[in-house]
Amino acid sequence: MKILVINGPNLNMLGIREPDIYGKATYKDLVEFIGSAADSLGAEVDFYQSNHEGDLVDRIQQAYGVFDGIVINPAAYTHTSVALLDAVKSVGIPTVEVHISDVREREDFRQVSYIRLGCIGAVMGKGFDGYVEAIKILMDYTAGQSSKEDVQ
Ligand code: CA2
Repeated sequence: MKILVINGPNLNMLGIREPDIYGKATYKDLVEFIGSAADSLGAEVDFYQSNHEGDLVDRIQQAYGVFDGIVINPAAYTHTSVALLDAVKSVGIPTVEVHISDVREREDFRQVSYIRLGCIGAVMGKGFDGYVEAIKILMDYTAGQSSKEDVQ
């Protein structure tokens, strides 16, 4: 299974500020952590990070026909971007939304997620482990879909 892990704006700054919310580990640490967990699970992962909404839309579109699943932390664009929602809907690739922090316990403006409407699941407040949980959700979902196809 090929999974694209996408991170949105400012997540390249992980470990540099706000360690109380996002931890002390860096974006590079995050990539290494997910990469080694994915290896153990038998999933192939690729990574993309951008601070630009249009670039994130482009990357989602390019995933069409190439990746079987998307794990996305859209960061601030979670709460503002209909374009990212439309992008995941347009490619139809099973997608799981991830947040490092527990957005449910934070400001009112973080209670809205547009992309969630196009996702098969959402994981929040579990730190870096949330990305691994998202990969497992995608693997279980895909296994369930193919067993459905077997009986048809
Ligand atoms: O909890 C998450 O993963 C978020 O997606 C992170 C976003 C925030 O806008 C969402 O509401 C929740 C912010 C990412 C900013 O990352 C930083 C990294 C280092 C220092 C400061 C911010």
